[in-house]
Amino acid sequence: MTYEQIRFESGQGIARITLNRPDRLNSFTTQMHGELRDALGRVAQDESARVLLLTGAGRGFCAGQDLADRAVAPGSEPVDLGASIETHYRPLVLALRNLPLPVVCAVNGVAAGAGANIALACDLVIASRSASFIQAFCKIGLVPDSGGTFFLPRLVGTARAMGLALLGEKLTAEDAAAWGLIWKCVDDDQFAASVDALLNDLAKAPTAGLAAIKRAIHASADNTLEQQLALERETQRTLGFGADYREGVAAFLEKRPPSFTGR
Ligand code: T3D
Repeated sequence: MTYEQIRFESGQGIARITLNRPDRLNSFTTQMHGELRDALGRVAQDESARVLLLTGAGRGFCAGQDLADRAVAPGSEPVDLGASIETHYRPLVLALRNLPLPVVCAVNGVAAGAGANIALACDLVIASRSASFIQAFCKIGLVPDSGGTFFLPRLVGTARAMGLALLGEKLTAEDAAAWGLIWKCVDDDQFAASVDALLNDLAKAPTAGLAAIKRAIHASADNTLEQQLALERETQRTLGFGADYREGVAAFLEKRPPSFTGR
C-alpha cells in the first residue's frame, strides 16, 4: 500500500508512524485510518520491530476526526458516528494496546479529541513542552471516545477526568505530566533527542518481557490481587524460560552490558 496521509519507516528495530496532514493538524480521515491500519498490521507481523513510535508532522500531533468530513448539508442524512467508531477508532485503540512491543507516542504539538485519546492508548507518552491535550468532544456535543472515558479517570482520577471532559479546556504538557496523564514532558529543543534516545533504548530491550509488562499492567485494571498474583506467576514462569532472561542474568554476573534478542 502506498501511504499519502501517514509516513512509515522501519529499521534497526524501530518502526515509526508519522501522521502526515500537517495543514489539518493531522486530523483523521477515512484514508488515514486505512493507512494506519495497514502500517500497524505490518508492525504486528514484523518480528524485527522492537518498538513503535507514533508522532505527528508539523506543529500539531493530531486534532482528532477531520470535521470537514462531518459537515452535513441541510436536509442530508447525518453520518453514523457509531459506525465510524466501530470501523476506525475502536480497532485503532485495540491495535495499539495489543501490539506485543512498547508503543511510544511523541506528542509534538496539540492533541485534541480522538488525537488526545489515541495518544493515551499508547504505552509511553512523551510530549514537548509546547504540546497540549484537549478533550474537545464536549465543544461539539460528543463524548470522549477512543478510550477517553476509560483512560482519563484511571490516569488522573474522576475529578480531573470530569473537568477535562466537561470543559474541554487546553491542558499543557507540563500539567499533563504533573497530573500523571502522560509519562514525561521535555523542553522543545530536547524533544527530538529525548525521543530518539528512548527509542534506541527500547529497541535494545528485552522485548518479550516489555510486552508482558504491558499486558500485566493493563490486565490489573480488571483483576483482583489474587488474579494479578497468578498472572505474575505465570508470566514469570514463561519469561524465565526465555533467552533474554538467561542473557540478562549472565550479563549481570559477567559484569557486561546485555545483548537482548527480544525473545
Ligand atoms: O466523527 C467521528 O467519526 C466520531 C469520532 C470523533 C472523534 C473526534 O476526534 S471528535 C473531535 C474533533 N476534533 C475537534 O473538535 C478539534 C477541532 N480543532 C480545534 O479545536 C483546534 O484546531 C485546535 C484546538 C486543535 C488547534 O487550534 P489552533 O488555533 O492551534 O489551530 P487552528 O487554526 O484551529 O487549526 C489549523 C488548521 O487545521 C485550520 O485550518 P485553516 O483555517 O488553516 O484552513 C483548522 O480548520 C484545521 N483543523 C484543526 N482541527 C481540525 C481541522 N480541520 C478539520 N478537522 C479538525 N479536527
